[in-house]
Amino acid sequence: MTSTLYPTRLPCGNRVLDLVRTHVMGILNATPDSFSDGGRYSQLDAALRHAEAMVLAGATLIDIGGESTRPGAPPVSVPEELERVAPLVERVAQELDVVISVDTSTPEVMLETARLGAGLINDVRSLRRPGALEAAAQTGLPVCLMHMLGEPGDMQDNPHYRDLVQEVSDFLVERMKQCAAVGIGAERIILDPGFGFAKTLDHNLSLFKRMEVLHALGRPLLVGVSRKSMIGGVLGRAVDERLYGGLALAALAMSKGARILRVHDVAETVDVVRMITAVESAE
Ligand code: 7PM
Repeated sequence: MTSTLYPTRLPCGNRVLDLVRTHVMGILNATPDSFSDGGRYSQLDAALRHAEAMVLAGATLIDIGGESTRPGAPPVSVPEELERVAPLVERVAQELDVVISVDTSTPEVMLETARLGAGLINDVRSLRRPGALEAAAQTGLPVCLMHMLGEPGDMQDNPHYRDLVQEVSDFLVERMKQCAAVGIGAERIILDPGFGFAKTLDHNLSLFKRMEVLHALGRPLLVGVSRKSMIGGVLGRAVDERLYGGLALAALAMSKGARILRVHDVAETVDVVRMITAVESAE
């Protein structure tokens, strides 16, 4: 088994993850589907059934987000984001045995969803919004810090790095310091290279190749590459044709320190994780 530099028990609210093994995080979208005519109640129901299917397929975390990080997506107000995410967090917490990760940069959403049963804060802005550090600290929950330059709206405008891996590493270390200053200790932190965020295809590939450097910072890594453009860029495949490329990256990420894989295709990724775990656990 691959050795780790840190204690692997991560308390996530009322549940504990053991990050000695790799976990699969299923992506649950809480942004309203403008093509659905059923209204919010039926969309909540559909989302719950999707969450349940992912848990049955072996997801041990579900990532719930109500703000689109797509470049050019309209900003979402705090009440709107809360209305999208809170009912779903509440129902998943009541009905499913799974750690709920909340994909948010909004302090009010962190506080309210923690109260409703969330177990992890996943902020693509690494707690850089005003009040986010303090709110996250107050929840007592672990936090995923992800590398991104700028904002989702402008991040892909000609991203440039002198030394990509060093700059990503420096960024994450600086965010960990800011966390420590408000009482979020290193033991509560998960690190994420931020694939697809302010990075060209070549950036994504180099960063992936050298991901071990980030694991050496001493915290578990979360990797999200599912269906992303780095797969499309290499294989020339549309979003719905990127499964096999994504599974290859999932296996490789695991060997480079990923302990949480954030994916759309849970069942397929769980097979990859179980197969690799069986080999690594053998005598
Ligand atoms: C448009 C652009 C739509 C980007 C969706 C996305 C990550 C994440 C996302 C990740 C963590 C996607 C992304 N990606 N959180 N949230 N790490 N921690 O393709 O890589 O899912 S949203």
